[in-house]
Amino acid sequence: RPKYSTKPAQWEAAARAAVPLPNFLYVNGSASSESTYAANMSAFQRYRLRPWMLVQATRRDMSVEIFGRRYPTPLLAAPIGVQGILHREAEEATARACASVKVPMILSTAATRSIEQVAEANGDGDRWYQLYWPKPQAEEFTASLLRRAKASGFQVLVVTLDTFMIGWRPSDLDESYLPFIYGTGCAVGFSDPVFQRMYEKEQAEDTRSVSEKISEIWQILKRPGSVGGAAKVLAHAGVMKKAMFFTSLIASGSYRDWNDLQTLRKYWDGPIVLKGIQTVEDAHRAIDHGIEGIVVSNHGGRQLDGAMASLDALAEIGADDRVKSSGLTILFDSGIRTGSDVLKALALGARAVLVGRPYVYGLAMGGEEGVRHVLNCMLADTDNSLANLGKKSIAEISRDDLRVIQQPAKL
Ligand code: HOC
Repeated sequence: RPKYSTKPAQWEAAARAAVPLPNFLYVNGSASSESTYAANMSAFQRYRLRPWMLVQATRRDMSVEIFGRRYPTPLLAAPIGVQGILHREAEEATARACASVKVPMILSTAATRSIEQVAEANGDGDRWYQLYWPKPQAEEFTASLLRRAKASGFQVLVVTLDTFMIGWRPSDLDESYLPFIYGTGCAVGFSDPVFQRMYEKEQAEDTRSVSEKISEIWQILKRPGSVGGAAKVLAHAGVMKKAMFFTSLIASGSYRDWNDLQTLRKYWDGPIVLKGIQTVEDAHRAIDHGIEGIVVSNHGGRQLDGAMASLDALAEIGADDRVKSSGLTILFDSGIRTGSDVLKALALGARAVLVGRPYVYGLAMGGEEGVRHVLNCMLADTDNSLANLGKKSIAEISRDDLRVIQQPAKL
C-alpha cells in the first residue's frame, strides 16, 4: 500500500489528522457561507473537455513561457502564508520540494521563514515573491521587502489586491483568530529589519502599562468564538502584538488605488502580476496601467463570499478581445485539484495555474516529501490528461477543447 494516497480528498483528510484543528481550519476554511468556495469547485463540472482521437501524443511538451522565461510545466505553487502552523519546516520544506519537481514557488509576505531562508532552501529553483502591499505610511517596509526579494533571486512580483480587509471567516472566528494564527506562525517571518524598527518605535511610543496591553489582547481574544485563555494570552502576548501590528500595516482597510501601482516600479524593475482580478473591467485597468500579468482568483473563496466562481470569471476575461490582443499574461487560481482542472483553465485562457490548498495539505501530511508527492501527482495527472485529450503540447490547447454545459452531466 503506498504511503500517501493519490486522491486530493485524502490529502485534505490526512492534513486534518496531522495538525491541531484550528490550524487546519484556518487553511481549509473559506468566507461566510462558503458559497464561493463551493462555486469554485462545482464550476469545473460545467466545463467539459473534448478529447481528440488518433493523435500521436506519445511525447508531450508541458512547458509554458511566462514573461520570456520557459517553465517546464504550467503549475506554480500559490503563495500561502504561515506554513509554520502546518509543519515545523514550513516554507523551507515547500521551497525544497518545489525546486525538486521544478515548480516555481510563490513566497507569501506572511511566511514563517525569511525571504533569504526560503531562497537558500529553493536553491536554483524558480521563485516569485507575493506582496501584501503595506499601507503608504509604511513605504519603507515595502521597499525593504522588495529589495530583499530581488537580492534573493525572486523573478516576478505578485501583488495581492483582495485582502486589504480579511474576509469574514466563521471557522476562524469559532476556532481560532487571525492574529493568534499569525502570532503563533510568524515569529520567524517578522524578520524584516524595517518592520522590526517600526514595531519597536510603535512600542516605545505606546505609553500603556503592560497590564493594559495584555487586557487589550484579552478583549480581542474574547470576541465571539475566538480561542482564548489567560495562558495563551501571556504566552503569546509578544508575538500576538507583533502579528496585530503586522495586520494593521497590510490588512486594515482599502488604502490603495490604481494610481498607486506606479510607486511599486520604484522598487521593482521586473514583471508585476496583480492577484485577485475577477472582472473584465479590472483586467482592462491592469492593461491601462502597464501591468504585465494578472491572477484571476477569488482567494480560494476566502474573501468575498457570493463572488462568482473563479473559473467563470476566467471564462469571461479570457474571451475578451482587448485582453487577448493586449499581451496581458493570465494566470488562474481557486479550485485546481486535478490534471483536467488544469487543462480546463488553460483552455479558458490561462497561461498557467496556481495550486494552493492541495500542496499545503501535502506539507501538513509529510513536510517536504508530502509537498513533493502532491505536486508530482498533479503534474502526472496533468500530463496524463494531456495525452488523453489528444494533445502533444500545452501550446496546442484552445477554447475549442471544451464545452460549457449548464447542469452537471448525469452519469
Ligand atoms: C496578516 C494578514 O492570504 C489568507 C491570507 C490572508 C493574509 C492576510 C494577512 O488567510 O487567506
